[in-house]
Amino acid sequence: HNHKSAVLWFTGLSGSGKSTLAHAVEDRLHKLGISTFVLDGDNVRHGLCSDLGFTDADRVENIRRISEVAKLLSEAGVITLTAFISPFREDRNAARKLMPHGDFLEIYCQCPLETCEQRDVKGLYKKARAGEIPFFTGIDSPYEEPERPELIVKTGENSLDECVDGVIQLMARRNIV
Ligand code: GGZ
Repeated sequence: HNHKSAVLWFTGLSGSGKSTLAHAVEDRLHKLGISTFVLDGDNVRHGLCSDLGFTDADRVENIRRISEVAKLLSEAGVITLTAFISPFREDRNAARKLMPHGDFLEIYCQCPLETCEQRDVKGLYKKARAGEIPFFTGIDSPYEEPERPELIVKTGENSLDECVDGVIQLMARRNIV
């Protein structure tokens, strides 16, 4: 199966479904015989970025390192999916500029803060509201919405399957799959 290299950059609030969606897209791509890698908090924040926390400066450095790794993986021919809040527009744009033109697809997992907070899968919003987690995105740390993402997926309204379809259709339009 022929495919171009690509970085699928998922961005959105904590609990907006970035990692779930990235892994579901990965499953679909595997069925097409495409090799992929998902970078997310589970495999990056415990290792490569274990020295970093959640101050603005640490998030900037987190995203910088992830961007460079995504570039290397995609140069190796692996479709790379990243699932980080990546709250700052400037950092996402810097990641975009690292990749060859057209290879970077910014996918905004748009989900209202209220929905993320109601779900509170890991109980982090409750802790943040109680003042136990400082600088929590959406509570006391900013999230800058993408201005021109390649795709917006409404993860609070649509099913996971519908969201995956949207991403695969985008990749098809771009002749990646
Ligand atoms: C936001 C935090 C924080 C703070 C811990 N703010 O739902 P999760 O748990 O799995 O996703 C969040 C994850 C965010 O890490 P990222 O590397 O994606 O952030 S960034 O792109 O901004 O560098 C959450 C958990 O880490 N978490 N503390 N203060 N999320």
